Amino acid sequence: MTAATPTAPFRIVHTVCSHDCPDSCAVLVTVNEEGRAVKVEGDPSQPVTQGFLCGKVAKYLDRVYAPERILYPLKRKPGVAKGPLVRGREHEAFERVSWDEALYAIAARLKETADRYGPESILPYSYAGTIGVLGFGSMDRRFFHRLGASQLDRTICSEAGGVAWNLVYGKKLGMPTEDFRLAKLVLAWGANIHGNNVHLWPMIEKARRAGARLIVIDPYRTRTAALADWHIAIRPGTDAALALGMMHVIFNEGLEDRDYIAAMTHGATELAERAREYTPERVAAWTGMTASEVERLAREYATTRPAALRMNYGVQRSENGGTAARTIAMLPALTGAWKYRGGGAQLSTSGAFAWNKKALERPDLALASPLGRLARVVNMSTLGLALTELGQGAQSEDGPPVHALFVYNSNPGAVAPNQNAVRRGMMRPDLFTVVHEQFFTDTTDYADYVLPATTFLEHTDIQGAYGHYFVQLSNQAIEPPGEARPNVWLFGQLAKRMGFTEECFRDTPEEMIKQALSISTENGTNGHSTNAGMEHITLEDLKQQGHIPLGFHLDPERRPFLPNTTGTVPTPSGKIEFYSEVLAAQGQDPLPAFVPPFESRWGEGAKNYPLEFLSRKADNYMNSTFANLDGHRKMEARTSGRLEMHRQDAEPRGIADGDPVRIWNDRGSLTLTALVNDSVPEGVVAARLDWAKLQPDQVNVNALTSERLTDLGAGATFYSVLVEVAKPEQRRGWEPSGH
Ligand SMILES: Nc1nc2c(c(=O)[nH]1)N[C@H]1C(S)=C(S)[C@@H](COP(=O)(O)OP(=O)(O)OC[C@H]3O[C@@H](n4cnc5c(=O)[nH]c(N)nc54)[C@H](O)[C@@H]3O)O[C@H]1N2
Ligand SMILES: Nc1nc2c(c(=O)[nH]1)N[C@H]1C(S)=C(S)[C@@H](COP(=O)(O)OP(=O)(O)OC[C@H]3O[C@@H](n4cnc5c(=O)[nH]c(N)nc54)[C@H](O)[C@@H]3O)O[C@H]1N2
Ligand code: SF4
Ligand SMILES: [Mo]
Repeated sequence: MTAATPTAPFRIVHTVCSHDCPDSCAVLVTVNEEGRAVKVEGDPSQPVTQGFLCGKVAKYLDRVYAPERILYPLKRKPGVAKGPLVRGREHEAFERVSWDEALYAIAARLKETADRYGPESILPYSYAGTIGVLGFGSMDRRFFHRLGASQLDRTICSEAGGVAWNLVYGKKLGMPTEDFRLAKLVLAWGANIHGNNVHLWPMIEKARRAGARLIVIDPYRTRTAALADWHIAIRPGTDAALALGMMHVIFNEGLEDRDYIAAMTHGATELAERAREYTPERVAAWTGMTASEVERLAREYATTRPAALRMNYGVQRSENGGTAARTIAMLPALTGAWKYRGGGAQLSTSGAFAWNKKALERPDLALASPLGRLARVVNMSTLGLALTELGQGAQSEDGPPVHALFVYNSNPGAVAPNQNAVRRGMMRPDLFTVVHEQFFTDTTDYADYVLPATTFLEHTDIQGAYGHYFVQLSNQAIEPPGEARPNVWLFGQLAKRMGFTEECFRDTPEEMIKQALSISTENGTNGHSTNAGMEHITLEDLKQQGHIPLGFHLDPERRPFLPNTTGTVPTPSGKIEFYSEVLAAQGQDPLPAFVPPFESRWGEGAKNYPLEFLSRKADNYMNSTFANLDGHRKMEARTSGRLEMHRQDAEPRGIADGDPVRIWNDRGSLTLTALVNDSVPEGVVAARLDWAKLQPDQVNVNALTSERLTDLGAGATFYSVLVEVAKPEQRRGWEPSGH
C-alpha cells in the first residue's frame, strides 16, 4: 500500500480524499514525529489513483493548516446583523464559547423550536462536503430522524441523471474506469474530464495511443474538448435531440445490434418509431450542428468497437436534463456496446456499493420522534423557496414554516440556486441557523452558531466512489486542530444533550464502519440483493490494505466486469428499458423526447433574455470549496471573475475583452469582467462558481440561477439560465437588493 517506505520516525497513513469527486483517490499522508502531516500523495498501488492527485488536493496541507481554519465553537455576538462579512475578519462577529455551552444552547433552542412549531420546522441542510460514508450520512440522519426534523431531498447534484439512469438500467453501474484504456472510441458527453474527473484521463490517453478517437460533446470548450479529435459545441439543453437524432440514423441504417436488443432490452420498436421524428436536419437546427455531423457522429459511435461513453452530470443540470441523460444512456444498449470490454457507458459506479444504509441512518427512529412517523421532505434545490415562503417549498405543501436551519457538509450561501432568495431566507431574524464548517464561508456569515469541523485527515471513515469500484478506508492521520470535531461526534453529542437514550447514538466510528459493511438485502430494487460484491470486505482487511476492489472487480484481467450483458437488470421489466411503464403510469411520456427548456434560446424565456448562461464549476475548486485559499485562487486566475463570451455577442453590445460587464435577469445581477474568446458558441456566456463574498457585489453566479426543477428527479437546473449582458452604464432593469 505504501509509496516510499518512510524512515522512522515518519509514518504513512492511508486516507481517502473525501471531496465530491468521482475519483475518490487513495491518499497517503506522511506524518512526522510531532504528529504533523508533512506530505500528501496519491497511492501508487490504487489502480485508478495511480500515484497522483489533482492540483487542488496536491496542495491539501495548505487547507488543513490554513490560518483561517475555524478552531473553536463560536456564537454570534448580540446585535451583529446577519449577512456578508469581510473575509479574514469574520471572527469579529462571533465570540468563542466552549463545546459544552454551544451544544447545550443549540439543543435547548432545537427543543424549544420543536415544541413551539413542531419538529418539522427544523431543516437539516447537508450535501457532499465529505462523501465519506459516515460523514455524509449516518449519525446526523439518526439524530434528525429521532428529532422528527424535516427530511432533506438531496437533489442538488445528480438526482435527475440518477433517476434517468435507473429508469433505463435499474442501478447505477457502469463500465470500470480502468477499461476506458481499451476503447477505440471515447465519447465524453457533458463530462469535463480534465477538470472534474482527472484520473480517467490517463486511461483515455492510453486508449488514444492505441488508436482510439476522443469526441467531446460540451457547449464549453474545456481542456478536454480542446484536446479532443472532435469537439461538438452543442447548444445547452439540446442533448436529448442529438441522442434521438443518432438513434434515427442508427435505426435507419440498420446499425443497431438486433441480437443484443432482443436479449436485453424492452421497447425498441416504440423507440424506433419515436426516433423517426428526429431527422438529422431537425436535430441540426436545435443543436447547432450540421445534419451531416449528426449522421457522422451516429455512424462513428455505432460502428466503432469498443465504444466507451463517459456521460457525466453536466447534461442533466438543465430543465430537461433527466430526459437528456435517459436518452443518452440508451445509446450503448442500442448498439450493444456493453458486450465488448472497453465499451459501454459510465455515469456513476455508486450503485455497486451496498452500504447498509438502514443500519447507518436508522429511519426507524422517526417512530420514536414526537411525530411518530417519517417527517416531510423538503427539496434542497428550492431552499430559497423553503426559507422565504416559510416551508412552502416544492415538495412540502404540508407542515410548519422553517424556523431552524442546521447546515453541515455544505455551503448553500454559495452553491444553492436563486441566491438572492436563499439569502433573504437566511437573513430572517427569526431563523435560528447552525453551521458546522472548516472555514468561514458564504453560509457561516448567516449563522447564529458556527461549529468547527474536521478535514478527512482528521477523522476516520470508509468510502466507496462514483468513479471506480474500490472500497477504501480513510484512517485518521492527524489530531484535529483546535477543537474541530467530526460530523459523527457532533451529532452523537447533540443527541446526548437532547436526552436521546438510544444505544446507537453512542456508536463509535469503527462500530459504524462495521454496520456500513453489514449485509443488507432490504435496499435492493425488485428483490435484487445490493450487497453482492461486498461480502468479502472487512474492516480488518481494510486496515491492512487500505483499499479493496468489489467482488466482481477482483480479477479484471481474467474475469472482466461486463455489466448489462447477461441475465436480468433490476428494472420492472427485468430488461434495459427504452420504454418505461413506470413513466407511463405517472402520466408521463414513456419514451424519450426533446422538449426545449423554458430558459433556452428555444424557450419562452428567450423573449426577455437572449443569452444562455452556463454557471460552471471551477477547475481548481471543488464547487465552493478551496475558493478561499490564495494558492488555489492563483491557479484559477485566468477565468476568475470573468464572463466568457463570443465575439459575436460582445461586439453588438460594444463590449471588448477586459471591459467590466453587468449580467442580469429577473432573479439577480452581478458584475464581471468580459473575457471574449472562443470557449463558448455564439449565444452562450459562461462564468464560474466562486465565493460570493469575494465578488464586488457579494453575490456569485447563483444570483442568476433559478429554482426551476429538472423534469426527472426534481434536481437543480444550473445550466438552464437566460441572461442579458451589457456594459454597466447601459444596463436597464433589475437592481440588486442592497448587499
Ligand atoms: N475541479 C473540480 N472537480 C469537480 C467539481 C468541481 O467543482 N471542480 N465538482 C464535483 C462535483 S460536485 C460533480 S457533481 C462532478 C461533476 O462532474 P461533471 O459532470 O463533469 O460536471 P459539470 O462541470 O457540471 O459538467 C460537465 C460539463 O458539462 C457541460 N455542459 C453544461 N451544459 C451542458 C449541456 O446542456 N449539454 C452538454 N452536453 N454539456 C453541458 C459543462 O460545460 C461542463 O464542461 O465533478 C466533481 N469534480
Ligand atoms: N452555479 C452552480 N452551482 C452549483 C454547481 C454548479 O456547477 N454551478 N454545482 C452543484 C453541485 S453538482 C453540487 S454537488 C453542489 C455542492 O454543494 P456543496 O456540497 O455545498 O459543496 P461545497 O461548495 O464543496 O461545500 C461543502 C462544504 O462542506 C465543508 N466540509 C467539508 N468536509 C466537511 C466535514 O467533514 N464536515 C462538515 N461539517 N463540513 C465539511 C467544506 O468546508 C465546504 O464549505 O453545488 C451545486 N451548485
Ligand atoms: S478531488 Fe478528486 S482528483 Fe482530486 S484528490 Fe480528491 S478524489 Fe482525487
Ligand atoms: Mo455535484
